[in-house]
Amino acid sequence: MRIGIVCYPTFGGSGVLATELGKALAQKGHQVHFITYQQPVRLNGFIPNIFYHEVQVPTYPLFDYPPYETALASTMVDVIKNNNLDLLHVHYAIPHASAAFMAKKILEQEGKTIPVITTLHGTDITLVGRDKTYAPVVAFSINQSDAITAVSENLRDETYKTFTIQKEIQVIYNFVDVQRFSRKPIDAFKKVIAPKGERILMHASNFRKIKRVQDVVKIFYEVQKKMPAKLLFVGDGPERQSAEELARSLGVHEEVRFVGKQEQMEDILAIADLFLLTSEYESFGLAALEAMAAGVPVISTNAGGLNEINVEGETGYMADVGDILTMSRKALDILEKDETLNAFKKRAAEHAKKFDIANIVPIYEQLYERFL
Ligand code: GMT
Repeated sequence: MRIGIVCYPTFGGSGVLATELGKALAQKGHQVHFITYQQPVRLNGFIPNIFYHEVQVPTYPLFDYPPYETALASTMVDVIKNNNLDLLHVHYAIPHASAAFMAKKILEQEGKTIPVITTLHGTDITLVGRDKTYAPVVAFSINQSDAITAVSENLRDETYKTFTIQKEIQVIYNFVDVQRFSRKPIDAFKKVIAPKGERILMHASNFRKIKRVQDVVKIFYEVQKKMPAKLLFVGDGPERQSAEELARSLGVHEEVRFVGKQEQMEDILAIADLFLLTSEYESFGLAALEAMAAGVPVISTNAGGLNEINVEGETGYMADVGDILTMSRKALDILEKDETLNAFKKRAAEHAKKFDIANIVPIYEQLYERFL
């Protein structure tokens, strides 16, 4: 098949998922065309079946806001025509679904039918999408898609609650390449982070408000009172500074390390003992799944679709949003004894296999085949 993929190229979960999907499809022999405004972060190295088309947005003094959606739709038309694509798969509804609708209509006039599949990822529905300045266009363009998928049952239900959707929304979970994430820890790296063999707690995200990264610091503060521990923050974003300030004011900044945006998550996760995800909402929580695949148990909130991946008492524990005491108590329960920690690690890695790339990518392929 010749497949067009549209996504955000940045470190967000939807872009990561879309890029990993494209890479997996290319490995299976499909021709994959990425259409984005920048090289997607996980699209590194040369892969013969992958093509990359950059969306250029020309500026003009009149434009206070350069019309990205128009440029995107035009690029879609161009790429679909010149490469005779079979279908277009857009990730994150805003503005990808409406640009795809526009491209589809333009091509229809020229006698070319292009099926559009829209995958909803989370905040495109639950936060930004429901904002009334976007909602009518989001609802319309989702309904105009030939197929709609959501990354969890929670997100599917939220979408039906938020908009009047006339079509079936198929749930296709996030996935992870379990083999890639089953790495042995690099001892030298572990020694740099935890020279005295301290437990390593980790959080990875885009540090947006919704992630509540201050709660991560607060949980760590409680944990390190009881046992030697280090906290590793991966990623960057608007709330990073306030997390750093909180660590400083609680006097734990020496134990907290910010390593910024990282591509080799598998190497970093390999040294972690516990992953913290304190989000106010998470449609699925791809970062938690990657942690589990690396054999790292998860302490998370029970918001959104997190209970669809984190199994209480098996792969980790969950608590209400903001319930620092429960989350820190549960973190200590896992971390205190080697025996308990190892059992949690084993079960987390085992559970991640349910979401292995080999199980989920064929579901997308079956969906595509319906339109050929
Ligand atoms: O919040 C993020 O990390 C970015 C966001 C995105 O769309 O780029 O992630 C969402 O999509 C991921 C992949 O499907 C999900 O695993 C995340 O749970 C979801 N984030 C939220 O719902 C807040």
